[in-house]
Amino acid sequence: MDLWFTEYQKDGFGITIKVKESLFHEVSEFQTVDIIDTEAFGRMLLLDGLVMTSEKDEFFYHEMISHIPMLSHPAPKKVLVIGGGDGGTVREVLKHSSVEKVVLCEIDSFVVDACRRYLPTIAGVLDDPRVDIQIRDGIDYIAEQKDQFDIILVDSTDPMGPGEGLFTEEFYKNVNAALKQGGIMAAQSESPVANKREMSLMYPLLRKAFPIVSTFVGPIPTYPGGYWSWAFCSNDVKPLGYFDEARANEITISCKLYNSDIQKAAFVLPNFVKEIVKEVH
Ligand code: SPD
Repeated sequence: MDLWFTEYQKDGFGITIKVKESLFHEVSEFQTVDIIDTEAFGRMLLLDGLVMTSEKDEFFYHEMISHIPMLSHPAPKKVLVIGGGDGGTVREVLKHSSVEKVVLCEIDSFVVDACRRYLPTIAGVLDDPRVDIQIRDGIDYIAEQKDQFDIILVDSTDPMGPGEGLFTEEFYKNVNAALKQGGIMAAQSESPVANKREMSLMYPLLRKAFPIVSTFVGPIPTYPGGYWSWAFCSNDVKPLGYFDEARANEITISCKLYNSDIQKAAFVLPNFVKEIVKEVH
Protein backbone atom coordinates (compact mmCIF):
# COMPACT_ATOMS: atom_id res chain seq x y z
CA MET A 1 0.00 0.00 0.00
CA ASP A 2 1.30 3.48 -0.88
CA LEU A 3 2.17 5.72 2.07
CA TRP A 4 1.97 9.49 1.64
CA PHE A 5 2.97 12.33 3.99
CA THR A 6 0.89 15.53 3.83
CA GLU A 7 1.79 18.85 5.42
CA TYR A 8 -1.51 20.70 5.64
CA GLN A 9 -0.83 24.36 5.04
CA LYS A 10 -3.21 27.34 4.94
CA ASP A 11 -6.40 28.02 3.00
CA GLY A 12 -7.24 24.39 2.22
CA PHE A 13 -4.01 23.34 0.58
CA GLY A 14 -0.95 21.32 1.47
CA ILE A 15 2.02 19.44 0.09
CA THR A 16 1.86 15.67 -0.34
CA ILE A 17 4.93 13.50 -0.76
CA LYS A 18 5.17 9.75 -1.31
CA VAL A 19 7.04 8.07 1.56
CA LYS A 20 9.42 5.15 1.03
CA GLU A 21 10.06 4.58 4.72
CA SER A 22 10.11 6.20 8.15
CA LEU A 23 13.68 6.20 9.46
CA PHE A 24 13.32 7.99 12.80
CA HIS A 25 10.46 9.05 15.03
CA GLU A 26 10.88 10.44 18.55
CA VAL A 27 9.02 12.86 20.75
CA SER A 28 11.47 15.21 22.42
CA GLU A 29 10.81 17.63 25.27
CA PHE A 30 9.94 20.23 22.61
CA GLN A 31 8.41 18.56 19.54
CA THR A 32 8.05 15.43 17.44
CA VAL A 33 11.14 14.77 15.34
CA ASP A 34 10.83 12.62 12.20
CA ILE A 35 13.16 11.64 9.42
CA ILE A 36 11.40 10.08 6.44
CA ASP A 37 12.78 8.81 3.16
CA THR A 38 10.80 9.95 0.12
CA GLU A 39 10.87 9.28 -3.61
CA ALA A 40 10.75 12.91 -4.70
CA PHE A 41 13.00 14.72 -2.21
CA GLY A 42 15.18 12.04 -0.60
CA ARG A 43 15.40 12.08 3.18
CA MET A 44 13.41 14.81 4.95
CA LEU A 45 13.40 16.30 8.45
CA LEU A 46 9.93 17.00 9.87
CA LEU A 47 9.33 18.82 13.17
CA ASP A 48 5.83 18.56 14.59
CA GLY A 49 4.79 17.20 11.18
CA LEU A 50 6.10 20.23 9.23
CA VAL A 51 8.81 20.05 6.58
CA MET A 52 12.08 21.60 7.75
CA THR A 53 14.46 20.36 5.11
CA SER A 54 15.05 17.69 2.50
CA GLU A 55 18.15 16.28 0.86
CA LYS A 56 17.05 17.37 -2.60
CA ASP A 57 15.78 20.90 -2.04
CA GLU A 58 17.63 22.08 1.08
CA PHE A 59 19.96 24.25 -0.99
CA PHE A 60 17.11 26.63 -1.91
CA TYR A 61 16.80 27.65 1.74
CA HIS A 62 20.30 27.26 3.16
CA GLU A 63 22.14 29.10 0.38
CA MET A 64 19.73 32.05 0.61
CA ILE A 65 19.64 32.52 4.39
CA SER A 66 23.44 32.41 4.62
CA HIS A 67 25.09 33.89 1.51
CA ILE A 68 22.87 36.95 1.05
CA PRO A 69 23.86 38.43 4.47
CA MET A 70 27.38 36.92 4.56
CA LEU A 71 28.30 38.62 1.28
CA SER A 72 26.93 41.93 2.54
CA HIS A 73 29.72 41.97 5.16
CA PRO A 74 33.37 42.60 4.20
CA ALA A 75 34.87 39.90 6.47
CA PRO A 76 32.45 37.94 8.68
CA LYS A 77 34.52 36.18 11.34
CA LYS A 78 32.10 35.23 14.09
CA VAL A 79 28.65 33.96 13.14
CA LEU A 80 25.70 32.78 15.24
CA VAL A 81 23.01 30.45 13.90
CA ILE A 82 19.91 30.21 16.08
CA GLY A 83 17.83 27.10 15.37
CA GLY A 84 19.11 25.32 12.28
CA GLY A 85 20.03 22.12 14.13
CA ASP A 86 20.12 20.23 10.84
CA GLY A 87 23.45 21.97 10.09
CA GLY A 88 22.63 23.18 6.57
CA THR A 89 23.03 26.87 7.36
CA VAL A 90 26.28 26.22 9.24
CA ARG A 91 27.59 24.28 6.23
CA GLU A 92 27.00 27.27 3.94
CA VAL A 93 28.50 29.76 6.44
CA LEU A 94 31.69 27.69 6.61
CA LYS A 95 32.22 28.16 2.86
CA HIS A 96 33.36 31.73 3.65
CA SER A 97 37.11 31.75 4.26
CA SER A 98 36.97 34.66 6.72
CA VAL A 99 34.89 32.65 9.22
CA GLU A 100 36.75 31.73 12.41
CA LYS A 101 33.86 30.56 14.58
CA VAL A 102 30.22 29.55 14.13
CA VAL A 103 28.03 29.11 17.20
CA LEU A 104 25.01 26.89 16.54
CA CYS A 105 22.39 27.49 19.23
CA GLU A 106 19.72 24.79 18.86
CA ILE A 107 17.15 24.08 21.55
CA ASP A 108 16.63 20.40 20.74
CA SER A 109 19.47 17.87 20.87
CA PHE A 110 17.18 15.29 19.22
CA VAL A 111 17.26 17.38 16.01
CA VAL A 112 21.05 17.56 15.93
CA ASP A 113 21.47 13.86 16.73
CA ALA A 114 18.89 12.67 14.19
CA CYS A 115 20.35 14.87 11.42
CA ARG A 116 23.91 13.78 12.18
CA ARG A 117 22.80 10.16 11.82
CA TYR A 118 20.37 10.34 8.88
CA LEU A 119 21.23 13.53 6.96
CA PRO A 120 25.05 13.49 6.72
CA THR A 121 25.17 15.64 3.57
CA ILE A 122 23.49 18.41 5.55
CA ALA A 123 24.75 17.88 9.11
CA GLY A 124 28.22 16.50 8.31
CA VAL A 125 29.91 19.86 8.94
CA LEU A 126 28.87 19.94 12.57
CA ASP A 127 32.13 18.22 13.51
CA ASP A 128 34.20 21.06 12.02
CA PRO A 129 36.46 22.51 14.77
CA ARG A 130 35.16 26.04 14.04
CA VAL A 131 31.64 24.97 15.11
CA ASP A 132 30.55 25.44 18.73
CA ILE A 133 27.21 23.68 19.35
CA GLN A 134 25.16 25.09 22.21
CA ILE A 135 22.09 23.02 23.05
CA ARG A 136 20.13 25.88 24.57
CA ASP A 137 17.08 28.04 24.06
CA GLY A 138 18.15 30.80 21.66
CA ILE A 139 16.05 33.31 23.64
CA ASP A 140 18.21 32.85 26.75
CA TYR A 141 21.47 32.56 24.83
CA ILE A 142 21.01 35.80 22.88
CA ALA A 143 20.10 37.76 26.02
CA GLU A 144 23.62 37.03 27.34
CA GLN A 145 25.48 38.18 24.21
CA LYS A 146 26.58 41.77 23.68
CA ASP A 147 28.60 43.08 20.71
CA GLN A 148 29.74 39.57 19.78
CA PHE A 149 28.76 38.58 16.24
CA ASP A 150 29.27 39.84 12.70
CA ILE A 151 26.32 37.86 11.37
CA ILE A 152 23.34 36.30 13.17
CA LEU A 153 21.09 33.91 11.23
CA VAL A 154 17.74 33.02 12.74
CA ASP A 155 17.00 29.65 11.14
CA SER A 156 13.88 29.07 13.17
CA THR A 157 10.82 26.89 12.88
CA ASP A 158 7.50 28.63 12.25
CA PRO A 159 6.12 31.09 14.87
CA MET A 160 4.47 28.41 17.01
CA GLY A 161 5.75 25.83 19.50
CA PRO A 162 9.45 26.15 20.40
CA GLY A 163 10.01 28.75 17.65
CA GLU A 164 7.40 31.25 18.87
CA GLY A 165 9.73 33.24 21.13
CA LEU A 166 12.06 33.90 18.21
CA PHE A 167 9.46 36.23 16.68
CA THR A 168 9.23 38.90 19.40
CA GLU A 169 10.38 42.51 19.72
CA GLU A 170 12.46 41.63 22.79
CA PHE A 171 14.26 38.84 20.95
CA TYR A 172 15.05 41.09 17.96
CA LYS A 173 16.35 43.83 20.28
CA ASN A 174 18.62 41.29 21.96
CA VAL A 175 19.84 40.14 18.55
CA ASN A 176 20.63 43.74 17.70
CA ALA A 177 22.62 44.14 20.93
CA ALA A 178 24.55 40.95 20.15
CA LEU A 179 25.71 42.28 16.77
CA LYS A 180 29.01 44.09 16.29
CA GLN A 181 29.14 47.34 14.35
CA GLY A 182 28.47 46.56 10.70
CA GLY A 183 26.66 43.39 11.73
CA ILE A 184 23.65 41.88 9.98
CA MET A 185 20.81 39.63 11.08
CA ALA A 186 18.94 37.50 8.58
CA ALA A 187 15.86 35.63 9.78
CA GLN A 188 13.52 33.31 7.98
CA SER A 189 10.26 35.24 7.66
CA GLU A 190 7.75 32.73 6.32
CA SER A 191 5.84 32.43 3.05
CA PRO A 192 4.29 35.48 1.37
CA VAL A 193 1.79 33.02 -0.18
CA ALA A 194 0.79 30.87 2.79
CA ASN A 195 1.77 32.95 5.85
CA LYS A 196 0.71 36.52 5.05
CA ARG A 197 -0.61 37.13 8.55
CA GLU A 198 2.56 35.85 10.26
CA MET A 199 4.70 38.02 8.00
CA SER A 200 2.62 41.11 8.53
CA LEU A 201 2.95 40.67 12.31
CA MET A 202 6.70 40.05 12.16
CA TYR A 203 7.93 43.05 10.16
CA PRO A 204 6.60 45.81 12.48
CA LEU A 205 8.41 44.10 15.37
CA LEU A 206 11.64 43.97 13.37
CA ARG A 207 11.31 47.70 12.64
CA LYS A 208 11.08 48.42 16.37
CA ALA A 209 14.48 46.74 16.83
CA PHE A 210 16.41 47.74 13.69
CA PRO A 211 16.61 50.96 11.65
CA ILE A 212 17.29 49.01 8.46
CA VAL A 213 14.82 46.23 7.65
CA SER A 214 14.47 44.73 4.22
CA THR A 215 13.15 41.51 2.69
CA PHE A 216 14.57 39.03 0.24
CA VAL A 217 12.67 36.19 -1.42
CA GLY A 218 13.17 32.93 -3.25
CA PRO A 219 11.52 29.64 -4.20
CA ILE A 220 11.49 26.55 -1.96
CA PRO A 221 9.65 23.59 -3.49
CA THR A 222 8.75 21.81 -0.21
CA TYR A 223 7.72 24.86 1.87
CA PRO A 224 4.21 26.31 2.07
CA GLY A 225 3.29 28.06 -1.17
CA GLY A 226 6.65 27.11 -2.71
CA TYR A 227 7.83 30.70 -2.15
CA TRP A 228 9.73 31.99 0.89
CA SER A 229 11.04 35.18 2.47
CA TRP A 230 13.83 36.26 4.78
CA ALA A 231 14.34 39.50 6.70
CA PHE A 232 17.61 41.41 6.34
CA CYS A 233 18.20 43.70 9.33
CA SER A 234 21.04 45.92 10.43
CA ASN A 235 21.93 49.17 12.18
CA ASP A 236 24.23 50.35 9.45
CA VAL A 237 24.26 48.04 6.40
CA LYS A 238 21.66 48.53 3.68
CA PRO A 239 20.85 45.65 1.33
CA LEU A 240 23.33 45.86 -1.55
CA GLY A 241 25.05 48.73 0.29
CA TYR A 242 28.12 46.51 0.34
CA PHE A 243 28.60 43.42 -1.81
CA ASP A 244 31.75 41.30 -1.90
CA GLU A 245 31.57 40.23 -5.54
CA ALA A 246 34.99 38.49 -5.51
CA ARG A 247 34.00 36.28 -2.55
CA ALA A 248 30.58 35.71 -4.15
CA ASN A 249 32.29 34.33 -7.23
CA GLU A 250 34.37 31.96 -5.06
CA ILE A 251 31.26 30.77 -3.21
CA THR A 252 29.24 30.32 -6.40
CA ILE A 253 31.43 27.41 -7.52
CA SER A 254 30.08 25.26 -4.68
CA CYS A 255 26.45 26.48 -4.88
CA LYS A 256 23.44 25.11 -6.71
CA LEU A 257 21.41 28.30 -6.47
CA TYR A 258 23.49 31.24 -5.29
CA ASN A 259 25.36 33.60 -7.62
CA SER A 260 25.94 37.35 -7.76
CA ASP A 261 22.83 37.92 -9.92
CA ILE A 262 20.73 36.21 -7.24
CA GLN A 263 22.19 38.59 -4.62
CA LYS A 264 20.85 41.54 -6.61
CA ALA A 265 17.56 39.94 -7.67
CA ALA A 266 16.60 38.59 -4.25
CA PHE A 267 15.67 42.03 -2.92
CA VAL A 268 13.35 42.76 -5.85
CA LEU A 269 9.89 42.29 -4.39
CA PRO A 270 6.56 41.73 -6.14
CA ASN A 271 3.91 44.30 -5.22
CA PHE A 272 1.93 41.87 -3.06
CA VAL A 273 5.04 41.13 -0.95
CA LYS A 274 5.82 44.85 -0.56
CA GLU A 275 2.28 45.24 0.69
CA ILE A 276 2.69 42.48 3.31
CA VAL A 277 5.98 43.84 4.67
CA LYS A 278 4.87 47.46 4.16
CA GLU A 279 8.10 48.28 2.36
CA VAL A 280 8.07 51.90 1.26
CA HIS A 281 9.59 52.69 -2.15
N1 SPD B 1 7.71 26.02 7.40
C1 SPD B 1 9.07 25.67 7.65
C2 SPD B 1 9.94 26.78 8.11
C3 SPD B 1 11.25 26.24 8.59
C4 SPD B 1 12.39 27.15 8.46
N2 SPD B 1 13.61 26.59 9.03
C5 SPD B 1 13.98 25.34 8.52
C6 SPD B 1 15.28 24.84 9.02
C7 SPD B 1 16.19 24.44 7.93
N3 SPD B 1 17.54 24.53 8.30
